[in-house]
Amino acid sequence: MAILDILEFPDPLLRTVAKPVQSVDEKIQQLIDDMLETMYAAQGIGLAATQINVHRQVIVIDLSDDKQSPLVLINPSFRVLDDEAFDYQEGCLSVPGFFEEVSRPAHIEVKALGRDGEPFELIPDGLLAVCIQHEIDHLNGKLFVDHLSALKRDRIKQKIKKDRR
Ligand code: GNR
Ligand code: NI
Repeated sequence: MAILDILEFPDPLLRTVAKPVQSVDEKIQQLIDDMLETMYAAQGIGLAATQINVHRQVIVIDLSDDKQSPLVLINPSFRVLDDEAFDYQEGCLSVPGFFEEVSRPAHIEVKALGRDGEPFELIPDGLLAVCIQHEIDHLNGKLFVDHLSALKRDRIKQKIKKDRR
């Protein structure tokens, strides 16, 4: 296994749109294992392959306290089930140190393939629904800061650039 580097905003590579996985083979399972190790090491609750500069539709999530309950989503899609919104203070390993409230659909139905390549469906709510939408955004080259005003987003960009100097 390996801990991989995580791209940080405003790296343009984070804007790459991920391609679907064609077959869930040993190479993809190795990628999943590396992503889980990277996510746990960074103390994140989710990670999209985009963040480690691999542009395939692979997501790992673990919301559990003991970090023993990984959820793997390959080629995920979702549909919104009703018009209720859920607001949550989001953070991102690719935007370290910044937390801002984002409003997203509260209830969604998710379809994906698991680590074994088998399709499954899930109707998450609360933080899991937030996290899945946050990670699918990454696969589409989107970040949570894109849900904020341009003013807030530019302030974050300037602070990050200043801190790196
Ligand atoms: O670790 C993470 N925490 C988090 C908190 C609120 C909403 C979304 C997240 S996901 C984030 C890890 C990450 O950047 N995944 O892409
Ligand atoms: Ni993120």
